[in-house]
Amino acid sequence: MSDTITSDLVLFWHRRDLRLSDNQGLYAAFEHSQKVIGVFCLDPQLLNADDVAPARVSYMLGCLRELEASYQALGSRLLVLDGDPRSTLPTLALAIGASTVYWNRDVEPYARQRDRDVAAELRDRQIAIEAGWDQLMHIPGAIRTSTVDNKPYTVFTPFRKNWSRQPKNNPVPAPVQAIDLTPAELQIAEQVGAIAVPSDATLGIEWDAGFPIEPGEAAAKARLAEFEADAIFRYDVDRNLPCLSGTSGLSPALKFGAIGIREVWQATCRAAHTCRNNVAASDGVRTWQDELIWREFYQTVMYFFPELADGPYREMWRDFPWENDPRKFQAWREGRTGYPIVDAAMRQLNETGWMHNRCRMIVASFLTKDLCIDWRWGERYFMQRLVDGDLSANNGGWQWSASSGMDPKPLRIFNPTTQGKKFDPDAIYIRRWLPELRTLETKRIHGGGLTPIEAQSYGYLTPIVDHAVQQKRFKEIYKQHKEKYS
Ligand code: FAD
Ligand code: FO1
Repeated sequence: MSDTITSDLVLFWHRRDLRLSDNQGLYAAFEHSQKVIGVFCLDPQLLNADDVAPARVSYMLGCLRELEASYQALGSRLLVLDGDPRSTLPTLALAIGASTVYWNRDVEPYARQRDRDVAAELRDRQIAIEAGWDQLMHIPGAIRTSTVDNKPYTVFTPFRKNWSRQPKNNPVPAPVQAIDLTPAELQIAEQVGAIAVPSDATLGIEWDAGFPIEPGEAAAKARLAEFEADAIFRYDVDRNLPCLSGTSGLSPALKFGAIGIREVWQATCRAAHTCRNNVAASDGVRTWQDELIWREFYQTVMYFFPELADGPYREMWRDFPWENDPRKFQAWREGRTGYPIVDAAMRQLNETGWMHNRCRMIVASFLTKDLCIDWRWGERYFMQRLVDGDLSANNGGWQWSASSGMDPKPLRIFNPTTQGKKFDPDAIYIRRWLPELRTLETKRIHGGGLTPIEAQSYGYLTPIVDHAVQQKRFKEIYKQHKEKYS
């Protein structure tokens, strides 16, 4: 802590950094003053968006409840404002006499505009602003192509190489104590609308958590510790098998900042050190580190190319003749395509709010290439369901699968039957999510389609399309469309 700590009333505005430890902005706020009060704004533009998922809001509220208790344990508090932060936050800051509002910046286009608007309102009221970076190991702009042209990267591999060379920050500690509002200040805060964290029911959220991680900082840390001790060493193999819990399950915590990225990175470095003489285990750790770098890549490109949020990166995909059959889309959403691996994955998503990464790639390829449906329909549906739904990662994943993004491979088509056989060889995952197939032999499950009579007897379906036919068709449509651009 610095020697110049004041007793100014300082607000720390939480958004997707719902924790006390390894929080760079919060640490800076406590360097300024011991009287730091947390604020969260229930933002109607985010909560009423048509792509919001009950699972995600429920997870977020769970994190906020824990954060509220953590602030109280410090001797301070978390205030919740219900309404547009452009008006509610400056009103509160002025009313209670805050000198400064701190926050951590975000890469999303909506966040950037919101933050500019809030900053302007605060400046009008002579309130200082301190906004820095926290959610990435390396801030957007730190990783650039070369000193000569100094551009942001659009391809992962060179980004990764450069990113890996940069020195890394350590986590910053959590504050240990704080000074609360006076009773008079609290009364004013309540008069301008400050409330406690609402229950799920108050916000009209009904979600019976199907996702295995509890919300909050403590659960995220416990999950990281568990993963670091064991599964990380087998990750490069196990991550492809959806029937295992071979991945960290940390995506909602990383989306909402229930855990800090420096703390996560440090865990990977410890794990790398532990297994330094074991080649296979080192591959596991390195592969997991790569996934964290994908996260940084997608957020960094979202920052520099915000147009990614609006549609395809590659020009030829902007007027691609998608067929967009609503009945096929409905069958995909409900897990009723007749392709067991696709249907199992969609049912996992619908029931738990989470889907295994291998399956995300399979269902995305199936929607775009087999059903010829615009990837943005799938992107939106994922956001409406996913507990970890994140604009940058989701958009990156969908553009990668649709072949419309920055990925250099021109066309990527997965065969859903081959994928099922390869990554769920014993059909354990398929049977878990498609109970109607529990008694069907594995080789029949992977056989590429049941006859209508067999399907009916199992209460399952015949495939809604024939992959071989659709693949050929899609390639033809693609070829013809591409010619327009050559
Ligand atoms: P782990 O395998 O343990 O990985 C660790 C962390 O790295 C993840 O928690 C996540 O933060 C990050 N990560 C892993 N893979 C990726 C990736 N490909 N891109 C970016 N970050 C990654 N991830 C999201 O967090 N939110 C999304 O909305 C999202 N949508 C996706 C949509 C599609 C079509 C695809 C193909 C992938 C998507 N992903 C998304 C990436 C990936 O599927 C999830 O991050 C992962 O399945 C989460 O499980 P985990 O935490 O166990 O991951
Ligand atoms: N952040 C907020 O500050 N207030 C909210 O009400 C809020 C709701 C929300 C719902 C779903 C979701 O995925 C994220 C949500 N967030 C919310 C976090 C959001 O990701 C950040 O505020 C971003 O900075 C917005 O671009």
